[in-house]
Amino acid sequence: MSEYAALERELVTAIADAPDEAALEAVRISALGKKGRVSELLKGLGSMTPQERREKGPLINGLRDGVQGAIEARKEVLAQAALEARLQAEKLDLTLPLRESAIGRGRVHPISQVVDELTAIFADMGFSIAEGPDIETDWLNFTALNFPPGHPARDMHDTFFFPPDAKGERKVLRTHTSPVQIRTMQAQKPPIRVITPGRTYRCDSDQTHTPMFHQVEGLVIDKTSHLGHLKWILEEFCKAFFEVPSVKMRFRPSFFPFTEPSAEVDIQCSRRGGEIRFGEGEDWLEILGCGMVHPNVLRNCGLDPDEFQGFAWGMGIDRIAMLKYGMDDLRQFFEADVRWLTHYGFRPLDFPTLAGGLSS
Ligand code: 2NM
Repeated sequence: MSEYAALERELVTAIADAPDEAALEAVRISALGKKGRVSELLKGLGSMTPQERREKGPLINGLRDGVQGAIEARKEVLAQAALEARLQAEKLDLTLPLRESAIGRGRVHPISQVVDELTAIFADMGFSIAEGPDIETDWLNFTALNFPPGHPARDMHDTFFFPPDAKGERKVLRTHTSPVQIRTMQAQKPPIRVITPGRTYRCDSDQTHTPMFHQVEGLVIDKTSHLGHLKWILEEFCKAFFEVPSVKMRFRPSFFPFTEPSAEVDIQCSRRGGEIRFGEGEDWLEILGCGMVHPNVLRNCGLDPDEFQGFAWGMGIDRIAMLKYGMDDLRQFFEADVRWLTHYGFRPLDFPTLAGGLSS
């Protein structure tokens, strides 16, 4: 075997054995680099006799071509192997579930959801939404609403009173959202159509009562507004809220200081299998109180009862939320348990609208 053939065999073997691109590059430099063994042979051609050059030139050039070709081929194989390894290492399982973003994981509390639903329903009927402070004066919470001085609701046991101020006035945590209705009647002339969702407070705590709870009240004042209008509004509300095509409602005479006459309203339901359904069945469930606004209340707000009349109603938001969404313990509403909220909460971008469906 010629000297050149032996060198080619040695180099080609080293090339084939190079485990990665760095090792291959080291072999290339040792053979074809500036001081490489093949390069030195090529340089030697210059000092040969023409006769010698004719003889050895093709052999040395052939050696160079052979080594170069082997390097190229090996390079290709190593690049392919490196790509394979990378593809294996970076493999993605596209069937894995998406990890939700923080905004996607968040949930809207059922009470907020129900407030949004109420708002959509009453806004569609032409009502405005009004809000007021949680801390009210005794006058706005009681006196203006025709509560007589010794009324049991003014008792220390039902109401959270603040200590008297310098003028001897005791502020209260509002026991209903009616003070917002008083503020509305004082601030704007009829016709008035307003609902007032918000937090309310009573000194009461058991399975069905929490010291803070939520109420929504409605108020309509005009010149000829009457109980027929009220009945229609409440029926339309119940159909829309419980998402049923028809409801039966029952008005039972009752008493509130701020309305005359007053009524409590029951809604028809069935309770088969422990599940409540509305718009069917033979059972009745109380859901709200209502009545014609008392002339004294109108007068307290600067409205002439001989010119204006109207009606109001009030209901518990927590209670209708439980009825609609099948929760059995009121206290869970306020425990801030993220597992409960994940189960009963609503997706933030599924905002309730009448056109889009309230709870779908
Ligand atoms: C109820 C029941 C009946 C009511 C009355 C008023 C006001 F301010 F107009 F007099 N607001 N809300 C009312 C009437 C509330 O809750 C069970």
